[in-house]
Amino acid sequence: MSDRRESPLSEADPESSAEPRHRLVVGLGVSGRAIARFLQAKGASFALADTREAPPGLEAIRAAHPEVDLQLGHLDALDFDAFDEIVVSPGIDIARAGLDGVRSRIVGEIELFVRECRVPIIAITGSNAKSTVTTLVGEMLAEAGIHAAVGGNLGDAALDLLIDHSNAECFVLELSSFQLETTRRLGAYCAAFLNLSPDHLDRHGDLEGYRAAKARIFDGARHAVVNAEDAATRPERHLPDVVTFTAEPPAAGQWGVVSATPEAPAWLARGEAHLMPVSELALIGRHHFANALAAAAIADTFGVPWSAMRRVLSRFQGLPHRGELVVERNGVRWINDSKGTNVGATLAAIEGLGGSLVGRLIWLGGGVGKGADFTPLAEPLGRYAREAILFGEDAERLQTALQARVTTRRTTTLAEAMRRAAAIAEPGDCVLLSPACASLDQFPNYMARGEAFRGVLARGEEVEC
Ligand code: UMA
Ligand code: ADP
Repeated sequence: MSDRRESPLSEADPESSAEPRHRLVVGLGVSGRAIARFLQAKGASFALADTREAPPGLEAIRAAHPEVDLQLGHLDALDFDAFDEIVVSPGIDIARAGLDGVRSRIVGEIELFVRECRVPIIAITGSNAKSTVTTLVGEMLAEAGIHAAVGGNLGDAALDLLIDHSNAECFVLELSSFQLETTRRLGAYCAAFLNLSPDHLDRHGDLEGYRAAKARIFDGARHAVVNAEDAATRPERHLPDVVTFTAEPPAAGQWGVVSATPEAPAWLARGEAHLMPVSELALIGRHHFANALAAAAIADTFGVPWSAMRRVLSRFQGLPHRGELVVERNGVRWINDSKGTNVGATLAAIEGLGGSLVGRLIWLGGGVGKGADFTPLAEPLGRYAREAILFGEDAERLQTALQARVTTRRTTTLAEAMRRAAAIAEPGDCVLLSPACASLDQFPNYMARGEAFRGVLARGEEVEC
């Protein structure tokens, strides 16, 4: 671990060091506000724009940058020739926002972060489990006494972290495909690509475009951590060190899961070394075995001792809305996995919980399906579910995809779905909210949907008729 403090910038593209004279910052959300704050702190010259006429938080940004030009609405009104660099927020679809013509001058927040950062970056991407693994890695580093600042696509924006944690020894960043597509060369100390399943195809065109955006995480990386069971996560180009994890028995050097016989208790392992029985993990569900192993593989590249990792894995119960056990009532467990917003996530949650079920699963799903193919859910639901209760915009599409394999029931709202679940649940059953859909038809976001689920249970409304 002698090299861990080396700057990722040591291998940076020399062109990236030429400081632009005037920039345009597009997007005034969390990321755009962090970009503006950062540029202001550097004394850089910039203008602001947002494609919306009234973006949320407008007054606060005007107050923070009273002297800065601010353009709202269509970007065509801007003279792009006035800007050497255009810094876009991740939510902006470059083509749809009319920015195609200026692509060569576009960068994102993470590119600015990389140019400025002087300590190692641990970067984590994937379709699912990013936030869980990122948080685990941050906890593991902290447990080992390393001052790590954690954020990016979760929590604080990367540039806010850079300003607020100037004495950090390392940054642990969750990165989305949107953030990676506007990063020229990340140069991470350790880059992890956890898994790939369809999501955000409206932005990336197809699965290959989405994968390619995520694979940018490996550009200039020293260590890579990838999923041995998902070939799409492998770097295409040679990297000095590629470590793999699997939920199967591991090969030499690999992180995996072993058990002497199918009935014997399973252990997390590295190669031949048995590390910890999975029963000691505080996270619920087999899908978290891979998450625990991925986090351990990443923390190991940074020299974190296994003893520190084990303490974290024994106490970390997970983030809210991700497989969270809300209550066990009358022998029925109610699990909030509102963050299961795509088919891949929900498949993992169903498979992860299914194997440990005493009774049957009662699945609550629906919302905005983002055009996804729901048929992969039919087989595991057929195996584990008593009933699939479907609500929201895409309930009918879900029913069509599932009804040949599992009993389905449609309701209008989540609360109604929960009442139906309470009516049919038997002791030993597990009611799982993992909707495989975005929440935006009926809730402001997945957190509000999870809070609604918790609220109904807290008030005991699920049993009211
Ligand atoms: N928008 C416009 N016009 C603009 C700017 C934004 O219409 O000029 C819209 C976007 O289409 C989008 C919304 O406003 O619907 C928010 O976009 P944004 O880029 O302003 O978002 P931020 O508030 O800056 O938050 C972004 C990430 N959001 C997205 O990528 C959509 C946040 O991840 C991230 O935490 C934050 O930067 C700090 O890094 C959220 C997210 O949903 C959690 N990420 C997606 C995911 O995890 O699947 C990728
Ligand atoms: P992300 O930040 O990538 O959205 P989270 O850690 O917030 O990831 O988890 C989101 C959802 O992904 C969880 O609610 C769960 O449904 C699903 N999930 C958790 N672990 C895995 C895994 N190993 N593979 C696929 N899906 C998973």
